Amino acid sequence: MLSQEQIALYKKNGYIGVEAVLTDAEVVALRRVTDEFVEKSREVTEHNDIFDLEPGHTAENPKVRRIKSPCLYHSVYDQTLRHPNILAIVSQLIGHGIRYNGHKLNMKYPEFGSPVEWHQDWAFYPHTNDDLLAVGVVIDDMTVENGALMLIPGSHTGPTLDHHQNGAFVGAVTDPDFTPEGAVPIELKAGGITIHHVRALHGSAPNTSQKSRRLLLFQYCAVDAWPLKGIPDWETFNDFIIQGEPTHQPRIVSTPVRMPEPYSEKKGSIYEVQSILEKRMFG
Ligand SMILES: O=C(O)CCC(=O)C(=O)O
Repeated sequence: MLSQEQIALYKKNGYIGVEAVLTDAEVVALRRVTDEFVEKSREVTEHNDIFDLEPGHTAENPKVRRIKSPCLYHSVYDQTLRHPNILAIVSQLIGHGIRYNGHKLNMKYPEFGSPVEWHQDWAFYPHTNDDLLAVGVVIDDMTVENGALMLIPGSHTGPTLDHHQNGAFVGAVTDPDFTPEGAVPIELKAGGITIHHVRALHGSAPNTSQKSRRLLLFQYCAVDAWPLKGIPDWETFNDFIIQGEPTHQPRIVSTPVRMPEPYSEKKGSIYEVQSILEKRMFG
């Protein structure tokens, strides 16, 4: 559970790092399963439903940038999505009723792991209220050198910045006046978690170290936050509830919204969507 000070910090800054949420054994299991996925990726030559690949991926030298929707493919990931320690913490921040709307495992290999350009998750999936957050489960010790997640404190209470280029959504901040001033890395030991608010500006640099950086990300929403892009159907929507009851009364709160439409011709993972960005902050 978070202390009152930690909750206040999250509310003020829009993010927090929490140490030792998972046991060492749980981290070892996540590493083992992730290594098995990387082994399987040797059979793959192009992005598919499971793997997003780094440029230069080969069977001899597999380079996976992301495992997409990992909880669909292994119970160890799914159990982590529903981990009681994580849910207890998330409940303190967005209430008891929790739905998830996405999960992914981002990997940065030693020396080249791809950056993620500055963005706000809110630009991808605006909802009727902003009680949404992402939890990052730290699988390898996360440091500045291996591409720690970086946040801009307080940005979750500011505007939603433009993520469009030439009229199309490109999944990264394109506002010409934007500079990541005051950005702070979250450095954490494996087994800790990062938490960031859905409107917080964040990104991460390439991995310049000899150590890998793997971060398992879960997106959690208050049950009464409904996506502005609509729901698939009642049953499917509610299948994503982890705790609490479905509601047909979305809570509506005024927030700065920009819809991610029209989408650019580049679809797929955030790396693919951001690949056509003309001005990159991380090179
Ligand atoms: O892996 C990272 O450092 C950033 C992850 C992120 O923001 C995303 O995938 O949307």
